[in-house]
Amino acid sequence: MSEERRQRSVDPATLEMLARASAEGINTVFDRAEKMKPCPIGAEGSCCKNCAMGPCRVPAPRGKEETTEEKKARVGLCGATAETIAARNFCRMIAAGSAAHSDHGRRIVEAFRIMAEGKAKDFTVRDEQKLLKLALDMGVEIGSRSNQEIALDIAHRCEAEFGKQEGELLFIKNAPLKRQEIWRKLGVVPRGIDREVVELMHRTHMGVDQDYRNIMRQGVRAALADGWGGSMIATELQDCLFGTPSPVLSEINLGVLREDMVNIIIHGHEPTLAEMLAEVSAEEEITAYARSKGAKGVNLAGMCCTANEVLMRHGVPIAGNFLQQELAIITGAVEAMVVDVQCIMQGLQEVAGCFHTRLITTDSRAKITGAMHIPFDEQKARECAIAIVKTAIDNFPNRRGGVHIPQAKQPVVAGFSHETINYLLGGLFRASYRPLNDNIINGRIRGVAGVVGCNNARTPHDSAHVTLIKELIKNDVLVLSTGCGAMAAAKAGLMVPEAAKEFCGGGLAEVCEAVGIPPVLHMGACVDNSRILIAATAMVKDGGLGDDISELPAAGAAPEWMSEKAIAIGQYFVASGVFTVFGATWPTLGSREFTEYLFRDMEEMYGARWAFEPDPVKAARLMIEHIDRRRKALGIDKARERILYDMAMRRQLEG
Ligand code: NFS
Repeated sequence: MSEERRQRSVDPATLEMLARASAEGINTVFDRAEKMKPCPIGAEGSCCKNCAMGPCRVPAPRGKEETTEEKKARVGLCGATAETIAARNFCRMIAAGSAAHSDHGRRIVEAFRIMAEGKAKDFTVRDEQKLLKLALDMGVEIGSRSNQEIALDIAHRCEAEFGKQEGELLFIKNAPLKRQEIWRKLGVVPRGIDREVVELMHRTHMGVDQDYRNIMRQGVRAALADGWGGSMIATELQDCLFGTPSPVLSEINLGVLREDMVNIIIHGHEPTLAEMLAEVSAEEEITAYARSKGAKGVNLAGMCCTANEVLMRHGVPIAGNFLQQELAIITGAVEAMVVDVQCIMQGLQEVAGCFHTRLITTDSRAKITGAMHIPFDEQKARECAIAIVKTAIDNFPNRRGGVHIPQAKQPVVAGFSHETINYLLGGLFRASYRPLNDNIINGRIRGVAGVVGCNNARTPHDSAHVTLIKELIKNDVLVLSTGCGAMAAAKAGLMVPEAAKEFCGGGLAEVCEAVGIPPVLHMGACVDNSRILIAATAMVKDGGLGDDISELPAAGAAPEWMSEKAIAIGQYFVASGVFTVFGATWPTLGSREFTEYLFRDMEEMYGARWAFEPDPVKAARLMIEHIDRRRKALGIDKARERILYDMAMRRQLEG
């Protein structure tokens, strides 16, 4: 193996499947990443293709300081500066990312409304408590009304959030008061979700907004419309509809696939169909049908953020994260890969063609040439799920080319919604974040970090996630994780309570052991980063750690990011007061001025800023230094002396 090959991943199952791929001459994203280098001009945000006079390329000079004359000459045909071009490109990423999360949210609202109207007979309200809480938050009358009636009003209010033209998004009120005031003062409170995305697309059109600060103001507004709008709506309604997650034990990695069963991989983002598949695939009738085709039953496994959704709520095992999607098929054991929207590589169809695997698209918004399409309809959810499962079962006898499933898999404890953390820490009758805040104040826990986001084939798979997270927990930083980052952590054995003893600093280990939680808490899919916003707000509200998210000893990171959604998420974290470090690559380096605006000036406005650091150990240092600065500002930097637990404290923690 060449040096470069060994650097492809730190995950043994991935390496095993890559070896099979190369033995069989099958191309994957890993091969393509080696063959095709990224365009350096596009990568730094210096290519403007927003009109047909271009694309105009305005790359920054490499390896030397730019003179004033050179800087002046670095403009597009219309005169757009490198600053404007970088800001436009960056903001268009935010627009696309916010649109993706929000359109996911919209589809969930639709499903929720159809359920409330009694038209989706296969779905119901699973979390009544959350429904009632939402009703209170949104000013929906409860009285003696049925869940359906209440749900219908909530659905209509949520639907209105997308098309609202004026005022403020309802969930903005979930943020700390001080944060809301900062947003109001800066004029970035989102009015309606769709409006902010559309306005951002307009303002970045040729010849409109040409002041990067002003472009960015709308960028922030659209990002906030994602985090405190579309994504938060998605999470809240999914919890009502499918249940709020609570701790659940499962397994992760390609080793969860079964040679003797029909394997169905559910891949993508929206949990509605996956929920139905989880139900149907375990039914006796389906198992009998699978037996009639020579299999022992149906094994459902997840991939990407759909995987996180059904893991969190049902303990459905996870086959892998983003960069493992093609590799799952290369096991030769996957009868069907069922996809909906987002993070689905077109290369899947090519790989599926080398085996018997059926690639099945299910959403009218996302079709793939060559794939089979079985449209999912919420009103006929069960029927659709059965049709898909039967298609997979019928495909079982067609296996060819040999089955090779890696052994590697790890146990994972997931299901840490905000509500669950609240109960675990505070106990059912006095749910609160008090013990967390107290342990931060007394220094056992140094701070909290959100480590989230994608895999990126330009950087060794899972490596930066795992290294960064290990560095943080070793330094007593509790990690909250979602998305592909959470899966990387789980595969590395960091999401079980026993990991506390092995990988954490003494203080964090003590707290994790007392409460019985892993040091890295799985909070769900990427839309569930809204749970991290809510958790951060709960910490502020519980007191003792300042009046705003920006005062918390907390930081965020996406060390292997690649999607536009990640930029939207990062921007709403920063605008919410969280210092956020990205790895892999940074898309605005073509303009020093604009980059400094993000990396330095934002701090004055939002109390938080962006940073870029591809080395995960250095990134962890930046986060820890930030956490220590916040501790100092709060006057709790002296409190990090070690205290041993006595029984009374232990009982208090265990609630
Ligand atoms: Ni989110 Fe990245 Fe995709 Fe999920 Fe994974 S790649 S931005 S983590 S699956 S959305």
